[in-house]
Amino acid sequence: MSKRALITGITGQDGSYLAEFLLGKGYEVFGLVRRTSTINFSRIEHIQDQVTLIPGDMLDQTSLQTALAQCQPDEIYNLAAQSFVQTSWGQPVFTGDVTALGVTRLLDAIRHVDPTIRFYQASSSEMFGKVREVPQRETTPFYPRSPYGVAKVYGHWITINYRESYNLHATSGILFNHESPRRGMEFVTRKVTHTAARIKLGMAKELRLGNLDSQRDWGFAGDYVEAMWLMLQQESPDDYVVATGETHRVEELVQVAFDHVGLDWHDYVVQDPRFMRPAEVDLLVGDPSKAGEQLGWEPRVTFGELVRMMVESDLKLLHDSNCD
Ligand code: NAP
Ligand code: G4F
Repeated sequence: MSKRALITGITGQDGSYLAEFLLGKGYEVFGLVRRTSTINFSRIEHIQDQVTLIPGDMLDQTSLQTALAQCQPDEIYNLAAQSFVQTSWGQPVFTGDVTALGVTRLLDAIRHVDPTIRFYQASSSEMFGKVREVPQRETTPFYPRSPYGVAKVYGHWITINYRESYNLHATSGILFNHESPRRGMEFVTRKVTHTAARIKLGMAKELRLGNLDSQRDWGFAGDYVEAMWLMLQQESPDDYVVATGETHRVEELVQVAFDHVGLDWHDYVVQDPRFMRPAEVDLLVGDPSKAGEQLGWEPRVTFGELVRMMVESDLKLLHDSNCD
């Protein structure tokens, strides 16, 4: 009998890659989707006939319990969140409700419907914030710098609390930034690659950015969903850092993207205070050695390959939409 997995956040970047990955492993895949006035399934439309979508919302306990009872999963991957850091200052209460309390709602639904379900929580390197140690590992203390980061710390600890209180197989994956051609346009990598492609095609004249000095450990989302799955295949639940171990400045990202289209970024990039944050996370770089040793996981796509892959994809997307 094939295993059954429920993915919350299946319409997001990671949800779409994870759904593909699990289908490839022979899973029966269910996805929780919230009601919106306009359907937003573009990232999963190519696999929509292979997955079962279940209505539900992380803000609504009843819908989560009904969803679990309906699909009876062996594994749940909780990827749903208000995931954009900048928005979390403008909507701090909403961010806490979805990204923090949503985790409790789901864990409690598991406890009542079937405590043998294995649970993955999408924790974040944003929890390290003003970093206490370089590189950051599973034991590094947290110092979140945004309402989003604070909400993720709550999600991480409630996962551990339910593991210890109710003996759930509940795991927290502390993932560093991971990107792809399916990344939302508001995140810096996609904003840069998409705008560089638009400038190259004569569709834009400038790229307005905030802080060019911050450093991130950027990997490829397609690599990172495999680590999520590996975590739930372990006999015991645990916490793992997933990262490349390399860090790059935003300016370097800009340079690689513009180099790839044969342009000098200095001619196009404008710094705009609107994109600066009330509190910044200056440097993130993870130590993925535990994931390497215990899960056998390692990243495949390098930083340069990732940025070029995203620029190429955006060039093609813009070209194809121009031809329509
Ligand atoms: P994403 O593209 O923003 O996707 C977020 C998903 O959550 C979407 O499917 C969204 O649905 C869903 N969602 C939001 N609010 C919901 C609600 N109230 N009820 C049900 N679903 C809701 O995020 P991502 O990059 O794939 O990241 C996946 C998870 O990993 C998130 O929890 C994120 O915080 C975490 N994470 C991401 C990274 C990274 O670098 N990507 C790193 C560490 C951790 P709609 O389509 O309806 O909006
Ligand atoms: O791409 P970002 O918005 O990602 P951020 O804030 O690191 O968060 C992402 O990664 C986290 C994991 O560490 C996830 F948990 C979270 O859900 C999300 O996926 O910003 C990256 C950096 C920041 O330092 C930001 O200040 O880029 C800087 N930046 C400079 N100009 C900009 C811009 N970021 C955005 N989004 N837009 C700009 O114009």
